Amino acid sequence: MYDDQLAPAVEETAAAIASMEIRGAATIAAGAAEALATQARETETDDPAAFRSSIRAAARALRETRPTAVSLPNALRYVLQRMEGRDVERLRRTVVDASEEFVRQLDRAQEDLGQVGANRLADGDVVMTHCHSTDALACIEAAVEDGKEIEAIVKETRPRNQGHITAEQLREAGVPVTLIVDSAARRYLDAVDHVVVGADSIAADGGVINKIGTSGLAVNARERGVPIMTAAQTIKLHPETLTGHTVEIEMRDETEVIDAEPRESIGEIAVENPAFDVTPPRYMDAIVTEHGQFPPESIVTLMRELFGEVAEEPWAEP
Ligand code: RI2
Repeated sequence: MYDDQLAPAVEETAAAIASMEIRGAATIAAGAAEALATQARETETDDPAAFRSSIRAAARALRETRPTAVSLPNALRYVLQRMEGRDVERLRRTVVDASEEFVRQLDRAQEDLGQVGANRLADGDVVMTHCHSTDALACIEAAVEDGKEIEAIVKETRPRNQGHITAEQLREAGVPVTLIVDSAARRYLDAVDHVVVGADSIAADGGVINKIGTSGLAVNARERGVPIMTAAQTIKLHPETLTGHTVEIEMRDETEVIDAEPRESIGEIAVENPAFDVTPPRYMDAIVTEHGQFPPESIVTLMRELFGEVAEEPWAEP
């Protein structure tokens, strides 16, 4: 493959992220890092500048797939910042090594935060979940592995019903599951001890950007006095929000909400499909990371420590 082309596997990964075949903030990050390693392996050139340019082009294609989950640019940043060397072989090695190290760290971080989240759950707890988050599931699964009896009320999470994936994985972990429609959540909160959700991005002010419906659930949980935690490894921290930027909320296709036929028979209407919403920090009890749990308002300290003040875009052409 020549230096100005994307490896077919990179194009496939980008398409799969856009269509949500590869989805979930952590899984997207791992997929993107692995795609950069593939690009590095398959770029055929002796020119270090051309090699760097090829890796940046792959990173740009991956970056453009979905706008909200910051784990994607954070993964690309991690790998690109470690690309170094005077010759192509050295450059290639550093990209592949950084990609592998990134994926290993993801797994480790999820395991560590799972234990922190599990410590917040008590034997006999009923948890409520929203969407499908591997970080949130890690907390529940670690609690079960610790010998705690946990039951789950799982919101189906329209429009893509990703709650079904959660229901299946919890069932496989031996957790009794009750599936409900999203609008039944408030009715069931009285029977819930803890709400556990994931995150696609965390803003510097502690705002939690997660699958649409999280903010309504959080407000209802607060009104009912039910604690709610966000399980989010630190690659979900959004460094650009340190300098006042807001997080772009992805608007997805209307066909996920309504089929063409009923839409036509209703007549002239607008349909909108925002994939995410923002839960203000005052409605979230804790953000659980691999570095421990934090009140949302204090997450900025960890963000500064890990990312500094400047969010670079190393995929841009110099
Ligand atoms: P993990 C998902 O977004 C959900 O909003 C979920 O809470 C979040 O990513 C985090 O997932 P989408 O990709 O990284 O399904 O915890 O739109 O697996």
